[in-house]
Amino acid sequence: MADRTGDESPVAQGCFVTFEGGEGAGKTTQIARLKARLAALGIEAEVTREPGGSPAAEVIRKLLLEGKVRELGPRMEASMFAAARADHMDVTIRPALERGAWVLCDRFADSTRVYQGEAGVDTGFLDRLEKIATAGRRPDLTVLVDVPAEVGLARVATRSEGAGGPDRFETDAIATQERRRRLFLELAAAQPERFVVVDGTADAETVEAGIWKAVRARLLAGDGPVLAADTGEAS
Ligand code: T5A
Repeated sequence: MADRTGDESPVAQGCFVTFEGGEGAGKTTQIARLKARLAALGIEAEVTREPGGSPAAEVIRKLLLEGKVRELGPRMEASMFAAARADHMDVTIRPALERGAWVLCDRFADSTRVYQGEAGVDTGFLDRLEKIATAGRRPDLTVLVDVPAEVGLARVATRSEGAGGPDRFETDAIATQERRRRLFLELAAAQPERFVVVDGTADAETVEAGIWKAVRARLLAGDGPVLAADTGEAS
C-alpha cells in the first residue's frame, strides 16, 4: 500500500478511494465488488458512506435525507454535510487508513461541491468547509460512475417502491440531476490525476472491470501493493 507520510520507510497506510455520481449510478454495487477484488489480494478494505459512516454522522444523515434541513437553506445543508464529514474522518476514515486498511467511501467532499454547489452555495464557502472537514486529506482515487440522470433515477425508483419512497435529493427535477452530472464531469476533467470516469450504463461486470483496471494502474503495481520506495508521494 502506498505511503502517505512522505517518509522514506515503506510504512503502510491504506489507500483512500471515493465513489461519486448521481442517484442510482451504481456506486454501492461497485464498492462491494472492489472490496471483494481487494480481499482476494489479501487487502482489507473498510466500506463506508456519506453522509454517515460514524454514529454521530449517521444521526445527521437521517436529518438531511428526511429533508428536515432543506427549509434552512443550502448553506446550512452544506454545513451539516461538512460537520458529519469531520466526525466521519476522525472516527472512521483516518483510523482505518492509519492501521493500513483501504477505505472505500460511497460519496465524499465532491458530492458537497456538486449538490450544494448546484444549489447555489459559493465556492469560497465550500472551500472553507472542505478544509475544516477533511484537514486537507484528499482521496487517492475518486471513481466517478457516470450515468444519465434518467437511467439512475429509473433504477432508484424500482428500489424505492419497497423502501418507503425516495429521499430528499432523489425527488429533485431531472434538469437539476443533469446539472449535477455535468458538474461531476467538470470536476473530473479538472483533476484527472485523482479521478477516473467510468460509464455506469454498462452492465455491472463491465463497470467493475473498468474500475479494477484503474485501481491496478493507479494504486497497485502489478499484483502487489505499491510501496513508498516505488512511488514517493502518491497523488
Ligand atoms: N449528498 C451527499 C449531498 O447532497 N451532499 C453531500 O455532501 C453528500 C455526501 C445520499 C444523498 O445525499 C446527497 C446525495 C444523495 O442524494 P444515498 O441514499 O446515500 O443518499 O444515495 P446515493 O449515494 O445516491 O446511493 P444510491 O444507492 O441511490 O445509488 P448508488 O449507490 O449509486 O447505486 P446502487 O449501487 O445502490 O444501485 C442502484 C440500483 O441499480 C442497480 C442496483 O442493483 C440497484 O438496484 N444497478 C445496476 N443496474 C444495471 N446496471 C448496472 N451497472 C447497475 N449497477 C447497479
